[in-house]
Amino acid sequence: MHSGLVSVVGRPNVGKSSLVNALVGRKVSIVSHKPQTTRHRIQGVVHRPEGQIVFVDTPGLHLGGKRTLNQVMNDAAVGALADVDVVLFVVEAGRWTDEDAAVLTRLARLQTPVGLVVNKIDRIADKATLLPLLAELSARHPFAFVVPLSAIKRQNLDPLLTELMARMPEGPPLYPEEMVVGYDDAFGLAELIREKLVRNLHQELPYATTVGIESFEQEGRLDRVHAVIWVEREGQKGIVVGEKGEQLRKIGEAARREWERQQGRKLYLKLWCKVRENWSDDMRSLQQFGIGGD
Ligand SMILES: Nc1nc2c(ncn2[C@@H]2O[C@H](COP(=O)(O)OP(=O)(O)OP(=O)(O)O)[C@@H](O)[C@H]2O)c(=O)[nH]1
Ligand SMILES: [Mg+2]
Repeated sequence: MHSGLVSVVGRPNVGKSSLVNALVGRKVSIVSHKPQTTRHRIQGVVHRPEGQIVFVDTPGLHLGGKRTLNQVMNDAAVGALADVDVVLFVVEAGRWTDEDAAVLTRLARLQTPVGLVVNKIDRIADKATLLPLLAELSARHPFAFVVPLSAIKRQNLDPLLTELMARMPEGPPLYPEEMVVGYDDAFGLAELIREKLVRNLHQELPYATTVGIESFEQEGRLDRVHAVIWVEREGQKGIVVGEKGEQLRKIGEAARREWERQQGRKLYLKLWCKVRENWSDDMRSLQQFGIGGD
């Protein structure tokens, strides 16, 4: 048996979470078209007859953003670089930014092998441009391997798994076979609610929101949950709740539907919106919400 840990890093929005979901074959980590969606290190496990790979999805490493939340997210990503067997550096095909360069500068110092994933190749209309593009990226660093793929279209995932499996050390599985995600139900549901929130709210508001689970009770096949969407100011509450509570209902409904499909259980979800002044710039609040400090 072979088994090991693979960190998935890169700037926001390149498709790290989409990649982990595609590799594991289920939603492990929430996804949205807005940058800075992932806020935690999130583990998803691929089980194969020849071995086990534990993927660690991370928050997008970003420049700028002065709030404590930004710092805590970047720290969580950097923290995932230590004690892993391979680091996967994910970039977007055809788009290289200062943030990508900053991530690579960090990775260049590591002793750990770094493999490059060039994601979103489905967006490259003229496939003839792909080869020079890969050559250009390969020249930036002596990567252990380079794999172009599409997480969304599930193109070229197997070659990546082959590269990774070849680098997993010998050893017993790290997790039991039935374990696919490295977190509990309460965390999974809070994240799912946050995904619906991020997808339904516009512009900057998602950055001012987080989700906490107040209580989570299981009665047979029914989950009874009280959850709170936290915002930073009274004015934001109105937007999250919406006219006659319409928006909040929509978010709760979308989360419930997906949870029930994913878990094969019923969900009774009570969803509230509350204000915690300036929570994203306050370490104590962040820790109370389970963000950072791990
Ligand atoms: N066309 C295309 N879009 C993709 C692909 N993979 C991801 N995306 C899209 O890219 C956006 C960001 O995806 P995420 O997986 O949330 O990106 P991330 O790197 O985890 O982002 P952060 O968590 O914010 O750091 C979403 O709109 C995805 O649907 C792909 O292979 N092709
Ligand atoms: Mg993500």
